[in-house]
Amino acid sequence: MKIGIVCYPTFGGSGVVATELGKALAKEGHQIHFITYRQPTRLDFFSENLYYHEVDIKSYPLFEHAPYELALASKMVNVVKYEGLDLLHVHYAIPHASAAYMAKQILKEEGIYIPVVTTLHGTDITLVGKDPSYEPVVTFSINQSDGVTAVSEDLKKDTFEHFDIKNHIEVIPNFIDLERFKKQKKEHFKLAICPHGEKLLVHTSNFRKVKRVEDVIRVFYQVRKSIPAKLLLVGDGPERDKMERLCRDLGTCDDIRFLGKLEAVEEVLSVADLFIMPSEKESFGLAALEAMACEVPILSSNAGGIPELNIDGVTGYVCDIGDVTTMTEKALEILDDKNLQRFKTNALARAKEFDVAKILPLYEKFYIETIEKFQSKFINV
Ligand code: GMT
Repeated sequence: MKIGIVCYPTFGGSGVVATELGKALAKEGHQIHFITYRQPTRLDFFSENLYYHEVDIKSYPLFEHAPYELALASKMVNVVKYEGLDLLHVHYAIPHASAAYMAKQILKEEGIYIPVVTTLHGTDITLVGKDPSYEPVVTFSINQSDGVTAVSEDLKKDTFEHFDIKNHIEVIPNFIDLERFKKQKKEHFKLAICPHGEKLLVHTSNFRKVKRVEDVIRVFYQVRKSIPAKLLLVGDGPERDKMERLCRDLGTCDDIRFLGKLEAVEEVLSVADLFIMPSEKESFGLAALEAMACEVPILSSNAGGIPELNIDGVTGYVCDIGDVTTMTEKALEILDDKNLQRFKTNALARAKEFDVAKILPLYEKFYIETIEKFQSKFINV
């Protein structure tokens, strides 16, 4: 198949999933055309089946905000037309699904019919999408998509609850490349960070409010009162300054390191004993899956789709959002030497269920079904 993939090319989970999906499809022999405003972060190599089309966002003194959606729709029109695409797959509803709708209508005028698959990733529904300033367009463009997928049962439920959706939503979870995300031998690294055999706790996120990084630091602060431990914080974002201040106020600076945005996160995960994800909202929790693939147990909140991934008492523990006291107790239970190895083994076993080799065929099947349904609609009209 010739597939156009539209996504945010930044560090966000939706962009990572879209890019990894495109790479995996290309390996299977599909021709993949990425349409984004910048080269996606994980697309920095050559492959005969991968193409990249940059959206040119032209500005003009009259525009306070350059009309990205129009530039994107125009680029989609050209790529579909000149590359002869079979399907457009847009990741994150805003504004990709509505831009795809516009491109589809323009192409229809020229006698070109292109089906659109929209994948809902999370905040496009739970946070931004349901805001009244976007809701009508999000509802319309989901209903106008020829196929819709969501990354968890919980996100599907949320979408039906908050929007008037007439379409079927197929759940296709996030996936993991177990070749890249696996425990590597990095003992020297562990020794440098934890010279006295301290337990190593890790959190990675974009440091937005919904990630509740403050809970990570407060849990760590309590854990450290009972056992020697260190904390690595990977990523960056709006909450970082506040979190650095909190570390200073709690007097924990010596045991916490902010690593910033790190591409090779699997190296850090390889030496971690516990991954903390206390999010307020989380449709799936790709960062937790990456940790599990590196044999790291998860201490998480029960937000969104996380409990579909992190099995309470098996791969880690699932606690109420903001319940730092219970989180601390559970962290200590996981980190106890008589339990830790069991949790690590279970985390890896669970991660294997989300192997890209298992999830990729679900997307391929969904594409074929969507194209067939789309074609029969036109034949029957
Ligand atoms: O987590 C983020 O803030 C980034 C966000 C995105 O859209 O880029 O991630 C969302 O999509 C990921 C991939 O499907 C999911 O694994 C994350 O759980 C989801 N984040 C939220 O729902 C907050």
